[in-house]
Amino acid sequence: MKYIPLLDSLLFAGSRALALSVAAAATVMSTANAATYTEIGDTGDVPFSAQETPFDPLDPVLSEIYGSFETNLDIDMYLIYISDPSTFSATVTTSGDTQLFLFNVLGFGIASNDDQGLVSFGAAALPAGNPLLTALVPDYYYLAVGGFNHEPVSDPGNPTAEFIFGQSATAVNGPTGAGGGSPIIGWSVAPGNGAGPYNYTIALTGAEGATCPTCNQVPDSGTTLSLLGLSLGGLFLGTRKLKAKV
Ligand SMILES: [Ca+2]
Ligand SMILES: [Ca+2]
Ligand SMILES: [Ca+2]
Repeated sequence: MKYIPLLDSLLFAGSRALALSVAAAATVMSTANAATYTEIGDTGDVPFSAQETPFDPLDPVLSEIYGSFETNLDIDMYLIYISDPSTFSATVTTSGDTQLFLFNVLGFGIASNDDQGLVSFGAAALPAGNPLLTALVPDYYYLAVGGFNHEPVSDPGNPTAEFIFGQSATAVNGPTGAGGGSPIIGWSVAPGNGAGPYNYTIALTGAEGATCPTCNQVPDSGTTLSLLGLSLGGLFLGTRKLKAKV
């Protein structure tokens, strides 16, 4: 039978609801604060290799992710659970020219941002209330962070038509790029102004930690294709100055 990760996601959502019910029924005098997650080593850059942000039913709210760009080529992806799309937000609260990218559990692009608040070369944010976010349903999602100007692609073999997201620097972009109709399979790696190494913090609202062993089923072609991107870095560099950075 063909594997259907979204179906398994729904089944896990049921298990998750049960765990929450058990937790709620427990007479625990909880003083727990919202949970945070710190990158272990270096998380991957595609769904197959993204790190989970473990879910604790007694402390489900995930408020912050701490990570690091170990090199100027590093891109980091995390599995999260968006529990309340109406309040969901992701904001990089540290300095540096970061970008954020949100994907569904199948790897399809949902929303991206480069420079929040019209601050060119600034930190990225996906603000609460954006229609691209409020239209979501509670589910598992992948959140990726990278320095400008790495960009997720669905067809790295086509350097002029592979971007998943729109290329406005300050807007919240939907998957309006030429590659937006297909899931992420790699990155156009182009170290720019936001290149590492440096540490970052992503503040979250409306999100919970996520443990979903069957979510990471998008084929691991991304690793190889990222290496392809590295080898073609000069080519990509020459084609990707599309944003109105000033
Ligand atoms: Ca990293
Ligand atoms: Ca990484
Ligand atoms: Ca930025």
